[in-house]
Amino acid sequence: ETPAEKFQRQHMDTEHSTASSSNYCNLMMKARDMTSGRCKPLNTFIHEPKSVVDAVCHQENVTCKNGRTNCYKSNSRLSITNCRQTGASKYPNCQYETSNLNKQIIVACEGQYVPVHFDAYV
Ligand code: DGP
Ligand code: DGP
Repeated sequence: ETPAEKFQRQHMDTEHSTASSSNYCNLMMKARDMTSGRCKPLNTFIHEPKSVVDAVCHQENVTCKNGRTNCYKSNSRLSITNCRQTGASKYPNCQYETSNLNKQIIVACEGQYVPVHFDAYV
């Protein structure tokens, strides 16, 4: 799995325009293999076409949380779902709170200049 493929697996859900139910994150975090070995504590899915998300790599250049300079902020707000592990969640029964948001996203881009890391939303 390349970094770009990993980003697609962990962060892209073009099939749905928004999270359909409060169970969305419980199902999707498992389906996208982020609950094997440990529960990934925080993860965001983006409900937009791949072309729209790839294009963010050519939008506003911002500094990443880790200090690198290869992050980019989307010009417009996008439909996203934030998944946050609940206090009661205990591996292997990973439990998440599902929140639908419309926010500008910040991603890190590399290689053919495609997203490889989800940094934040604002
Ligand atoms: P807070 O909501 O204050 O706990 O901050 C969480 C931060 O984590 C916020 O800036 C968004 C960011 N974040 C959201 N989704 C992801 C993700 O999938 N991966 C990473 N690395 N950070 C994320
Ligand atoms: P996530 O941060 O949730 O998108 O996870 C993707 C991986 O990217 C994770 O292993 C952390 C790593 N990562 C964090 N910051 C950067 C960065 O600036 N560039 C790259 N290529 N990877 C990063």
